[in-house]
Amino acid sequence: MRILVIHGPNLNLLGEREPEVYGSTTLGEIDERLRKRAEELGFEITTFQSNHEGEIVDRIAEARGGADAIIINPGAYTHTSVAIRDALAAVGLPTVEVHLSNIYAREAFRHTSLVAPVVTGQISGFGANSYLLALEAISLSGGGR
Ligand code: CA2
Repeated sequence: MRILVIHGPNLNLLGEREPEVYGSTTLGEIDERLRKRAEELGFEITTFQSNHEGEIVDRIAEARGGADAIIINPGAYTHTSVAIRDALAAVGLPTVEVHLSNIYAREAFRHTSLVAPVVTGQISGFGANSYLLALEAISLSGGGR
């Protein structure tokens, strides 16, 4: 099972700013925890971060044939990007949408996810563990929907 993990805009700042909202774990630490758990599960994992919508769209398109499932935190693009939603719908891979914070407990503009209707499921509000829970969800469902 090959898993592609995509981190959206500003997530490279994790652990450095706003720890009260997003926690003190860095993106490097999250990727390391994912790598370790993926190894235990016998999964191959590739991680990717970009602040650019088009780069994220390109990476999703490249996943066709190169990955069996996607874990994505689209960051602020969650609430704005029809392009990322369309790319996920087009690639058609089992996908888990992840958020560190509970987007429904925050400002109203974060309550709408444009990608939620085209993903397999969403995990929101468990900090860095949201990513690990996404990996467990893929494992428990055998990679399928
Ligand atoms: O809770 C999440 O994971 C979000 O996807 C994070 C996004 C936010 O726009 C979404 O509404 C919810 C923001 C990511 C920015 O991350 C930062 C980390 C440290 C310092 C500043 C920003």
